[in-house]
Amino acid sequence: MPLDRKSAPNDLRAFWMPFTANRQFKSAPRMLVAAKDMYYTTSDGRQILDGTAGLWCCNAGHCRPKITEAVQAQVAEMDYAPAFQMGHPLAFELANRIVDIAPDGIEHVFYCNSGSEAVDTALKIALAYHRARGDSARTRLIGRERGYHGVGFGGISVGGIVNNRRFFGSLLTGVDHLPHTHLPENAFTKGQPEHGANLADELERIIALHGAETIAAVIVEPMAGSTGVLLPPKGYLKRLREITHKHGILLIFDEVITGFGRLGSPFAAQHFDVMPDMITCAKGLTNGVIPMGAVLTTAQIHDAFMQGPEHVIELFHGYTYSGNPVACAAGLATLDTYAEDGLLTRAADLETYWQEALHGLKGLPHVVDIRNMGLIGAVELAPMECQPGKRAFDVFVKAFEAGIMIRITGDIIAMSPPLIISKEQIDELVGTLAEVLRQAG
Ligand code: PXG
Repeated sequence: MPLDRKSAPNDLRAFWMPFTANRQFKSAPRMLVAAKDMYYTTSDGRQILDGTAGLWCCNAGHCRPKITEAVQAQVAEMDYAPAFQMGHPLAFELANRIVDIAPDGIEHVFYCNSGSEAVDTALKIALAYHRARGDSARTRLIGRERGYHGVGFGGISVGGIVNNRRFFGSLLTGVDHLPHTHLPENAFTKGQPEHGANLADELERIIALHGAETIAAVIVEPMAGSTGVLLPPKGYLKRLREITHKHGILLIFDEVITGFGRLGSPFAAQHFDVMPDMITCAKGLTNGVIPMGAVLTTAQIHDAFMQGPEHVIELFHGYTYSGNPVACAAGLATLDTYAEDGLLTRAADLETYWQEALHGLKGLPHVVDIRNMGLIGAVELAPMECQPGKRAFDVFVKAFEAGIMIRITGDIIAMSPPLIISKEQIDELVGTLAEVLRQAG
């Protein structure tokens, strides 16, 4: 393998790394130089089992031939085409293919380049939708504590991860938050927790406080990923849907992580049988290969904009790279790969095996909770005294040295392997983590 350029010593100063402890990283870099299927290769030639599908995005595993070839062919045939007042066939084809696998009632696709952009796009569509219908007092947006909706100003305003908000000024006005659903009495639950559906009723309190006629939308992750895998209590999402319906409030599911098979259905909306008005997605849409995000909407939302003179732009929003042809080619080949390998439902087949493997970590040092659903799981550790996050960070570094890639948030270890993972690889991932936890203990 030609490792020359990749393994050469490099000056690490200029790159200000995102969401990274820059000084720690640069003192002991973890460099990835190649990837294939379930494994990364490091610059020192080690194989690392990918327990996180990159950053929850490479659902079909790495360097899948069909996707690689589609991207190579498209970039050589038409590298870029404007999407404003112009079109190219792949963008329309991909939108139709997404609608085909989306929940019934989803009929339109608005493209962007990331989950953060998808969230800000969905929030803007919600505001503009009410205004287009003459309901322009509906300007408030409701998020949830511990929610993660990317890093745009809209996303951090409705989001509820304190460190993502506190450094960035006054954010959007007119935002309120539901309480999170992470209850101690649900510790070590396998699958959906029993307790907490009543927390959806807090929405009634917020509505009573502000007046339903001022609220545009509620946005939640059907299963909160980044904040440490917080599962919706049984009945919670249905209740949110009932309350939002009753008050004419839009419900947005942020499916940037749950979209494209993570829970065993194409989208979490299908898994939980709750139909939102909009779905945001990204990541698995192109298997992480080319950046792309999208907002999926009902006809009711889309059609509300389709009025007035025909030559006038209906929605003053879009990005230079909305529907980029290379991203569309990646998206189509990704959907083909998912279909050929049955990946959009594979997490359901593996769920029990995954669950039992993960819950086998109960009793290891400092493990205070384990939770799982589909092919996602979290192991929560008790924080070290006066050093929150340190225990999990040490585990993360040691796990990488031991040959597995995991994610951490605070003292929670999160795992979301590619959906192609085998049972043997589940054993390898969880077994290595067990060893690291034992040693760290
Ligand atoms: N919404 C949700 C629900 C997400 O999980 C975003 C929006 C933002 O997507 P972009 O493409 O703008 O990053 C996300 C992203 C982690 C981790 O390990 C999670 C995300 C990104 C990076 C790391 O928890 N989620």
